Amino acid sequence: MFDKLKQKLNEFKQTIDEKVKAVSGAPAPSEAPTPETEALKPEPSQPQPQVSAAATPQPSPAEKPAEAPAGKPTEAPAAPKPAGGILNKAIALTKGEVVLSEKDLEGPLWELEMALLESDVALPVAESIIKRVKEDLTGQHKKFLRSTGDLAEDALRDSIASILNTNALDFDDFVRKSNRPVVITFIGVNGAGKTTTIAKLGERLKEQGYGVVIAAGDTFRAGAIEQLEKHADRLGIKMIKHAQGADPAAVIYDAVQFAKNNKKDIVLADTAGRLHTNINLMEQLRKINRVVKPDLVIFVDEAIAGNDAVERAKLFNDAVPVSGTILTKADADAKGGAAISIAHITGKPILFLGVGQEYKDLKKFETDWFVDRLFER
Ligand SMILES: Nc1nc2c(ncn2[C@@H]2O[C@H](COP(=O)(O)OP(=O)(O)OP(=O)(O)O)[C@@H](O)[C@H]2O)c(=O)[nH]1
Ligand SMILES: [Mg+2]
Repeated sequence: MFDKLKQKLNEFKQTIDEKVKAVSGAPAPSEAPTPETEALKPEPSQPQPQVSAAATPQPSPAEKPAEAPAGKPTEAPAAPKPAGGILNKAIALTKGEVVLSEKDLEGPLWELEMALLESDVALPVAESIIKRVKEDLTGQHKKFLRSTGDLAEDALRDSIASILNTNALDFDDFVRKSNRPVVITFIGVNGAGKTTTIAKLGERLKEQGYGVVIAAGDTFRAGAIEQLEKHADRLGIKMIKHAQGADPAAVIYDAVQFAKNNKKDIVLADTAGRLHTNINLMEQLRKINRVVKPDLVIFVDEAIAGNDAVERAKLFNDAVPVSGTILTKADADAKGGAAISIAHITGKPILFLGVGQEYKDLKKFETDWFVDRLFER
């Protein structure tokens, strides 16, 4: 799963490791000789540094602890300012550290941006990841003791995790704490996996002991009501339906009333697949929102749809603000970028991944798990 993005991120780690070797003129960290032997080696194209060849140079002014006033305990020195220029590089090298400048990172970051774009990460999202990684890696004294590739990994992990953790929402917590009934609508394009996902979630919630009602809100597609009914029967879950062609808002409203009258906990409402560009059908979603005021609106799309899914997420979210996304078909060859991009574009979390066609094939999305998958060896 997510192999493409995983491969690209690991390539970036290696590139950064090689860059560090090039900048420092040192062999790989594991085989590095004592820093002193390599220290102060000027880069060929650069002017000679204004330092003596002493093995233990004085700290630069930026690194000198401020003089403590008498009577006051000495405070820890301020964190070193981002260093630039050959002098700082040279000093850092004597301490077994290396300083990467923006220029050093230009090439690797360009390659990373291309790699992210190829892995279905949308352009503004790739740019925001690059910006953060650059801030994390430039001008810092990085210890040779630790592989620089690992430092690059940390920077990437932080940047991806911060996007995925935006407005984090724990679905189970939300359901536990909300007023009854909790009304959840599922929206998305045709064939994305809405109906299947409702069945999977229905089973999950039923197993957790909740009373679940399903609303057959896809009154448009021939066979849609019967498809959902089969799932409901198999799972032993009550389904509320009207005839094909009926107003979906009325069906879902009836399901909510049924839940209220019968002390059910949760209403899962199906809707017809629709193109995000179809103004009338998007207006119908707004009507459903006005009539039933759902607690959660979940956008469902395919993890394999990549940038198309990102564009759709944006337009669905513009029409009816979504609370979170479920990405289906992650068991197929999903590149992984769509999850990051959709979270960024909607500003809302990924809640679950569909990982197969069985009821059990629903995985709660956890940022740490996802990021670990991207970097596992
Ligand atoms: N491999 C895989 N297939 C899935 C997954 N989720 C759904 N599917 C399949 O995708 C197809 C479409 O799923 P539906 O649930 O009918 O999709 P939908 O969004 O309700 O479609 P419409 O009602 O036509 O808009 C079905 O064949 C499902 O079995 C998943 O996580 N993995
Ligand atoms: Mg459906």
